[in-house]
Amino acid sequence: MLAAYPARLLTGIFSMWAMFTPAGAEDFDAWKESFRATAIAQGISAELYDQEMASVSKIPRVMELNGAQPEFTKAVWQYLEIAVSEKRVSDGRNNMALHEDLLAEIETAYGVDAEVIAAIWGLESSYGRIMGDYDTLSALATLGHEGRRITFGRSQLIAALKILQNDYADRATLKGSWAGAMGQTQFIPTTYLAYAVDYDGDGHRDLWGNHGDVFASTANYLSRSGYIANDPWGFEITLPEGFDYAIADRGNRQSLAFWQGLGVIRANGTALSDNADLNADAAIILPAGANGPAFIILQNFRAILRYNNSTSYALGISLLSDQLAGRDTSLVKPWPVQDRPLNLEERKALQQALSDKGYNPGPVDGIIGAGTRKALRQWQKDQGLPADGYASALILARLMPEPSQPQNNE
Ligand SMILES: [Ca+2]
Repeated sequence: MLAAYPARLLTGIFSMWAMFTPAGAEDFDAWKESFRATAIAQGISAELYDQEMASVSKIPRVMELNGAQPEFTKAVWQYLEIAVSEKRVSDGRNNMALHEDLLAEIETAYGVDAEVIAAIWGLESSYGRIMGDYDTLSALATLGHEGRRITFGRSQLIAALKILQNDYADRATLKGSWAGAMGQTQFIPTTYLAYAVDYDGDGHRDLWGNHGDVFASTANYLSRSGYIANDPWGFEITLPEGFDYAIADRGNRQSLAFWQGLGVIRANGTALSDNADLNADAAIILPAGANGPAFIILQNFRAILRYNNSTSYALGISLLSDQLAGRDTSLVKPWPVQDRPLNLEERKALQQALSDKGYNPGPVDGIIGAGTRKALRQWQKDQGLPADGYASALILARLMPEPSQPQNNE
């Protein structure tokens, strides 16, 4: 709450409370009481609100995590080492064998390949081993009370109360991550309400303990996000000499025929049109810039992005699912491991340098978003460099050369 209003206004109001109240507990209770009307207006019964919210308390660890800014960004290859580790692949194969019949049944029912359901299961909760142990209502109320996720926390809290009101799950079961992701599928409450499935028909959407509900919910989410059965997520490609890296962007969707016309081929040397529909809607991504491997991404990659809107995540799911299905995932072009990603201060320095040079990267906040990438691409283009918009240590060094050494006049 504090962040949303001018500090000046609040100092007067809260300074007296602060003198008497430890850690804002009364403030939180007052907020719970004031949020009651909002919840009721959105369809939560007063009785349920009072009953469930009485035991909701603020979680200090959630406040801490909510306030933290990521210091380091993992390079995509570091992320993939964890996402597609040998253990996750072998655990995945074992779990797929264990649930073979159920996965086959759900694959047919929803038109989503079993290995992709399993890969999501493996990355979200390590096949149900790690689901998070925070009381979801308390975690969401903590986020909804103050900090930078107020809107998210409040809307998800209402959705979580609806889950209880509909008796899809009970209060003791409703546990998950500090940010409200629940169960083996790590659905946030609004996703749960929209996509979770009671596959075994017992009246509960049990994403914590029932494998049918878990797999069907994931499959349902992917299916409704446009997943096409038996279609590849994409593949590694080789770009032609003189390729304009500025058009390699998740948002620049063209037909496969368009990319083929530019001279793009598969990394194994065959044509894009091999076993593929030339009308397919395709984009090119360079997860580690022009020095790393390039990929064509298709509809199924976009469906996975709906689950979690991160290129690294979708690539992790895609490569893990290939491994689980026994397909080769070795890359022709290696990751540029010598070019490390930037830490928070360096990301800000890169934004400041772009801004100083008259490019417009948006606010200097250390978050490399679309605005920063666009400004970086423009600068790269003006310098005659590949315009990949990839913020790394090497590009920062070019953008901010060390001050030149004083001339040594002997
Ligand atoms: Ca069920």
